Amino acid sequence: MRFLGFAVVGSAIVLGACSGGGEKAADSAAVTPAPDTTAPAATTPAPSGAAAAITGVTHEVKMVGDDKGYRYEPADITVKAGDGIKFIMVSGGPHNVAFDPATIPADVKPQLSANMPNQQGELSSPLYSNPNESYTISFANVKPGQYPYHCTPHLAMNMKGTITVQ
Ligand SMILES: [Cu+2]
Repeated sequence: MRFLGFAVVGSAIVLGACSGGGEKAADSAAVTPAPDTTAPAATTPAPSGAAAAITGVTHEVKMVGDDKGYRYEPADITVKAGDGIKFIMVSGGPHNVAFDPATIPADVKPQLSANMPNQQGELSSPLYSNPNESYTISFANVKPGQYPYHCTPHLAMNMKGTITVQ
């Protein structure tokens, strides 16, 4: 039962109307807050693409910190084109989800960035400390590859993993 994505059925229905392809997904923006509210524009380059909605499965990754250490469960995960990952705060926060910009290819960065709302730094999610808070990243239109990620507060404690997009 660990990472079956039942909790996301609601959002999958909302987003399911977007058929992908080359058209602009204007209608799917109904569930996505406008990204231009309080972004620190000085350090974050403007994403050149529009966010691409999840059209496939939303996987779940738990963010855990306890007496066994800090970790993502599962840390390494493989997703298909159009899938998303919902990172759920479980214990031991604050946690976040961050990609080292130096490890993300230049032709991947714009779409990945567009798919990460409310960034607190380049390719970094907000911090979460309360159980059941979550952060969902769509990998729709993100090119296939292996993308390492980490928790900024717990990087030194080896809280990291790898997302493989097929
Ligand atoms: Cu952490």
